[in-house]
Amino acid sequence: MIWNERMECMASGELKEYQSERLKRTVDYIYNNSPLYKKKLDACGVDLALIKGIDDIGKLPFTAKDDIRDAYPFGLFSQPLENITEIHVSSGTTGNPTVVGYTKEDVKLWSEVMARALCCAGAKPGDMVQNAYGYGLFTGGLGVHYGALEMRLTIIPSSSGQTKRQLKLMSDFKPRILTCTPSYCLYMAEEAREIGLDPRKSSWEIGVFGAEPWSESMRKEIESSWNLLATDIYGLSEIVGPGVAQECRHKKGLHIWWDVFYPEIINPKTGKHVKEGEPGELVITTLTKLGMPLLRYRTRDIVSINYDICKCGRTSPRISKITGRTDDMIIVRGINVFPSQIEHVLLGIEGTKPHYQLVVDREAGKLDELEILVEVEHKIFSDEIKQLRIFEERITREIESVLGVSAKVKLVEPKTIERSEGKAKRVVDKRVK
Ligand code: DLL
Repeated sequence: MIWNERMECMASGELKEYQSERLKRTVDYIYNNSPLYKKKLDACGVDLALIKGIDDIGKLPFTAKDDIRDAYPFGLFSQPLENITEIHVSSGTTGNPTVVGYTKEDVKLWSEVMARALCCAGAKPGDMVQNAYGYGLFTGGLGVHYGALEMRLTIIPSSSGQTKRQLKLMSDFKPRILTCTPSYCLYMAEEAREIGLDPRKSSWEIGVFGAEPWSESMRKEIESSWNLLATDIYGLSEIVGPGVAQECRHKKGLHIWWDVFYPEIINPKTGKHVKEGEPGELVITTLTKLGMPLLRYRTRDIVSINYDICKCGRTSPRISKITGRTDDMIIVRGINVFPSQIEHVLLGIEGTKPHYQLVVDREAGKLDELEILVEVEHKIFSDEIKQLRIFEERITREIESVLGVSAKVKLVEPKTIERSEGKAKRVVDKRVK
């Protein structure tokens, strides 16, 4: 089943007219409603009269994550605060997190694209969905919730965590769809086996997994553990959270809803478009958003794009699974973590040095483990063991409260962490890709 057959299967010629019309309207709207964007467009000297259609998109300037952070908290909103019905926040590199605001109409759009995504994964009206993405400032829980409401699915808003309870809900209520991060899904399989439940006999037939990178081998592991179809969902808070792109049952790339989120793939160094099929940074322009519309937003996610029509009948292009990022952000248990956040904490604690390393690992079927090696001054090591422990606990607490994810802090002596002449190696990611 296709949720919005008209838009999802539209011939590219007709769709181009929509995209062109919507782009012109968005540029005009942004120029007149966002003082910051007006300044930016004026400074770039863009003649808006030259934006006649979607093919002119390259004449517009890019928007970077820093543009949102610099406008903290609400400076990039194109609507007065009273028209913003929902605010979401994701972590930032240093002080300021990324704040996004959606109007009622934007939430309606989010519901529509999430309904398209759930349908694309194979959900049908009447299905029950266990939504184990976190509800809150993270967009995962609410995004799936809105889409499931739009589709009239029965929602179990179980949110993330409390694994034994998740398993009981699944066994007793028998939902057909599971939505959560892929790593949490694998973790649940292990917990299930531990309590004597055979995951292969679960009621889940379809999984909608995203918010973090996951490999084809992880897909195989999930599918064989739970005996379900594991599909990939992509999104980011700056655009709408989950629901920007979604795999269909053919699992040959994620359909991106380009009537509303126009994709371009660029070389991150030159800013120029790459050839079709070549990997590059995904750039998205929102074509209908009102609260915080974005022009040519640089997602920092590396993908390639395929414009061939899919066997499922949808004409929207497909992006590949995310193969990496252009920045140093890592995703631990679905939470975005920037090494510089740790640096910021360490610089504020006397006795530590800004030499640190994050080691991320994941044992088969378990959740990500984050260990942080922190160099401390000699004198700290000469203190009593008890003092050392107190110091370690303090750093752990401060880091956890900034990152929003638990981490094991290990204090090490000066010069333990390898020095580099170039870019410091802040992250050792041992997870199998
Ligand atoms: O992670 C939204 C989301 C929620 C997507 C639930 C899918 C499911 P943010 O917290 O703003 O939003 O993080 C966005 O997460 O730029 C990617 O780097 C990464 N990401 C999201 N989905 C995927 C995916 C949500 N399917 C950032 N594969 C993005 C790989 C993903 N990375």
